Amino acid sequence: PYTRAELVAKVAANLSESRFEHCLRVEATAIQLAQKNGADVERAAIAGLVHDYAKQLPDETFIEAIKTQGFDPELLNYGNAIWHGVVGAYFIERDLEIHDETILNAVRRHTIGAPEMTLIDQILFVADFVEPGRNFPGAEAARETAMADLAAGVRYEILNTLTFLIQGKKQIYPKTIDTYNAWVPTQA
Ligand code: DGI
Ligand code: FE
Ligand code: FE
Ligand code: FE
Repeated sequence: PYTRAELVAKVAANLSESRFEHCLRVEATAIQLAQKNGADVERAAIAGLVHDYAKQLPDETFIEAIKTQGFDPELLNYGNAIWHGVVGAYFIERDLEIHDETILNAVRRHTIGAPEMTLIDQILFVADFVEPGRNFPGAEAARETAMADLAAGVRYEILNTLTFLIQGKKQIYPKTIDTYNAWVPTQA
């Protein structure tokens, strides 16, 4: 496998400086959350470092991959926001030679979540939302919630994200709604 330094170089080469720095902060936040929650720190760190690797690939590259690599054609109705995680994992496996399904699944789920999320899935989902560069309204409350209780952080995030998407009249990817239904009302 590539060393951390090699992964850093590959991620940096594919992203703007600010997006790359976000990835470093997500890596650091994922390490903290993994330590707090007894998760695999190495896997959490790698997932954090690479999670947005595909974020700045052109739409055409995603469309080609969706059409030729067996992805759900429904994905074609969405855009980069959904593709960079769900389809981005394909490019991470191909280019960064990461074959660990625990890491790849966390990347696939990092934007939309899932009804069932592993500890690493939850850590990446939450670390992406609360890394110290995030300053949206409610970021500090999200941080405090997530640091006290990881699952509460997941619930806080999915509720906030859906509220924000609906307020902005954005289309909701059906799996984002599945995540909401599974996490928000049933687990107090
Ligand atoms: O890649 P990042 O900006 O670090 O963060 P992210 O991958 O968590 O989210 C990217 C964006 O995706 C964020 O603005 C919220 C948006 N998003 C999440 N679920 C959906 C969605 N956008 C649409 N249109 N539909 C969704 O279901
Ligand atoms: Fe992302
Ligand atoms: Fe996120
Ligand atoms: Fe991110």
